[in-house]
Amino acid sequence: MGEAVTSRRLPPDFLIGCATAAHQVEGGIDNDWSAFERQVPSPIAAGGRTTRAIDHHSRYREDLAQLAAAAQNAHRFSIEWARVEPSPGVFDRAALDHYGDVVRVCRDVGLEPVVTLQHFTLPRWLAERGGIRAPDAPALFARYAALCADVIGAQVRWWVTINEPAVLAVQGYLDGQWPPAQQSLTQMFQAFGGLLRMHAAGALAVHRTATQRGGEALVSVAHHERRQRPLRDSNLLDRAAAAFPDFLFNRWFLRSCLSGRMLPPVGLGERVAGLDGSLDYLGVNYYTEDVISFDPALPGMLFAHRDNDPALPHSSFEWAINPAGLRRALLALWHETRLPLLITENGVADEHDELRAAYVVDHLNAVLDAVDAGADVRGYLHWTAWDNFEWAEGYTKKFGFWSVDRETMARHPKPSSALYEEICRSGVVPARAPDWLTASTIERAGAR
Ligand code: IFM
Repeated sequence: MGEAVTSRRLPPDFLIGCATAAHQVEGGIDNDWSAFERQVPSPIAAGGRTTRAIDHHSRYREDLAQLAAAAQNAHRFSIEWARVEPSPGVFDRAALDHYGDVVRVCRDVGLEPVVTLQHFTLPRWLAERGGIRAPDAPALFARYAALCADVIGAQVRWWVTINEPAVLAVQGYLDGQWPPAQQSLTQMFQAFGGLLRMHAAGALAVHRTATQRGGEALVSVAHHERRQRPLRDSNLLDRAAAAFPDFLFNRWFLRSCLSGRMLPPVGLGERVAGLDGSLDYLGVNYYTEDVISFDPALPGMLFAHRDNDPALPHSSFEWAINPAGLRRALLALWHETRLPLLITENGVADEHDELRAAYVVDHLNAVLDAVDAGADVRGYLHWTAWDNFEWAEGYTKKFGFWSVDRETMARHPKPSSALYEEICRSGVVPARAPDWLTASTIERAGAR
């Protein structure tokens, strides 16, 4: 990627804002994750819990007004299934009305809502009977999705059925870091299959119900694109070790959706009801790429040792900072799917707000490079607005434009938020972040 030398304009009608997820921000949710957080010893860094999270459930009006005041025009959030259906077949009207009001407030303040139906968490009752591997999970998900579309289908255009299916399958069933903390290749494949069926059933339900309510639903998954490339290109074993994880993580779900079939190795190519036509656009979450080396000591991981590219600067999550990877991802996904692309997440864990300004500018320039090369990119939603609960890392990783005092819950803008506001307001992306935001800090991180 050539470095941009002048400022560039975002495309007309470009959606620009931030993304969040219910469990990470709302507080007060009883689901499989909050049960996981209560285990002793805690599986979460520094014993983090979401009892209050960042109290977004009661502060959503002020929070959304703050995003609109910062010139953002779109906002992605998720509906918490466990709130809407606290026990099987029992639906909580007040919970549905709450999300109806979130959508209304988004519209009132000028934020285009992008609504996710499942962002990693499940109602406890479903987790207890097998979670995403339960045979009836797709039908149950469809019933819940239809109910949500019934309430907000007339006001919401952009829908995400499932956030990052591949991440959930790997973290919960192979790496065992997330509930249900399994380490089994067989279960991971079943989880992939279950999520594909849930997506298909959910997409069908949203399309049908939103249309009945007079809405025009555009449905996708939020696909996490994280290329798994060989550490040493010339090494045949590294290349072989990278090929399967790369296909499974980055392409299996998408190609199954595009073909309408449960592709091998999870299925045998059988048709899945509702899968055909289940993607109207593609939600893309991009953070980094991984490097893979062959490791004979890892048969359970199919001999693939995953690492962060040592040649690149790293975030405080140790993920490699690689804006060129975003351009590559968008172009590859555009050429493969020919679907409009919406960046549903992109961001950086950055303890002291040292990397974020340059990260945003460089990644937005990568988006514009992809647009110039022909990709149809409709928007960019930064992960995330406010520092929040980062799953197994608890509150130790900071992805927000605003920090949150978790005693008082006050939100404080970080320096990088001013730059994002300027980009949102003007629609212009500078060639590089201003020196006052980056000078010492980026050098320290070795990013330039
Ligand atoms: O916080 C997560 C989010 O829930 C899903 N995508 C990646 C983010 C950062 O790790």
